[in-house]
Amino acid sequence: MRKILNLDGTIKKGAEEPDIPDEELLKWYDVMVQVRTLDAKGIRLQRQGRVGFHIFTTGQEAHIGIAAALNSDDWIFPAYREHGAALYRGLALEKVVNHLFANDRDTQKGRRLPGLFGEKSINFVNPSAPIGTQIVQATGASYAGMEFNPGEVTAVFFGDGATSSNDFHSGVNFAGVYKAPTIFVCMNNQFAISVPIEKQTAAEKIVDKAVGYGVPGERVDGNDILAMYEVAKEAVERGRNGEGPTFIEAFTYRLGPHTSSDDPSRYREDEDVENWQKKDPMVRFKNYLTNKGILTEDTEKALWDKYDKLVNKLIEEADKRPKPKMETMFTDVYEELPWHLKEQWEEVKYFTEDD
Ligand SMILES: Cc1ncc(C[n+]2csc(CCOP(=O)(O)OP(=O)(O)O)c2C)c(N)n1
Repeated sequence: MRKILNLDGTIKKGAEEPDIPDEELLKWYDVMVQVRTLDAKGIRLQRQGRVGFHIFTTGQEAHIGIAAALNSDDWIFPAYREHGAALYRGLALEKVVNHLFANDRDTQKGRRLPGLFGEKSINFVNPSAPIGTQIVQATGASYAGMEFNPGEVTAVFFGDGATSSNDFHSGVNFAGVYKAPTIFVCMNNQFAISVPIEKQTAAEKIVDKAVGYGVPGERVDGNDILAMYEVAKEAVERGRNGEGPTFIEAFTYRLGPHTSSDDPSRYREDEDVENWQKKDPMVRFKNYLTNKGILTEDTEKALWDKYDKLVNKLIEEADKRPKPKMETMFTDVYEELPWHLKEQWEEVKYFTEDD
């Protein structure tokens, strides 16, 4: 398993420290703080009944290293724990918060589960709730890119559970045969809701599946942002050089529940969680930045305070905004509304408009 950072933030013996500017490293940490702040507040909002649902990223923030290895116009097909990749690309927190509240400024117009969002301006594609579907979509997009935008690569994120889907097989197989520049990133957090990895697959390691498709595979410590970046950089290079896809298994752990509807204490041991907390990707990276002298207790505290205040402010504003207009259910899907939707719209108006 590829690894660069020890838990105390020192460089592993024999590993090479990547040459990344301090400013860029601090940006990664900044985005990690944003993601974790959103998680902490998102679940409280859900418990207060102010938002309907929350999906957690906590523990999987090192995926930001994958986004950092891409060009800003390469395509990203996320699953639903990769908000960090979007924030890294400059998505405003305000958009994420408006989406959580499904208010009139939600770019998804309240139609998606909170947490399942895309953003066209940053080539961050809307995920679909059915597990694995983004894998074939990403493969198709990267295959099209070979024709229309040579040199472009596409990264797709999915969980260990998704590797049991038909779409996984179709997508990875196609990319292997046609040498599509797709970077398959399996965030193996070892659970698909309550199903542990040993009940998901008889394969010893998820990365072993790559061999069957003739695709180069790499297993990486998914809690080590430097290693994630390095492995992705190599995959990007392969893709841009016409050498086809790469399969990355990022071995990690979901520190929080699956979603706000889940109680993980029913299917995993506290001891396991405690052990993984010691491998927290943020703590490890913080130690690295501190050892390098580019992050101090004070600057770190200031970062948390900044996002605490900013997200609180955005929440207060988002909560006051109206819901999307009912008519948005009918407008902007079809250029010309079919007759049955016209009828339904009339019906909605009849029941919702004042006399
Ligand atoms: C086709 C399909 N089956 C079942 C579900 C319900 N479901 C939602 S998330 C999930 C687990 C997915 O696990 P994994 O791919 O490992 O991703 P993780 O949630 O662990 O990040 C399941 C079964 C679904 N959304 N789609």
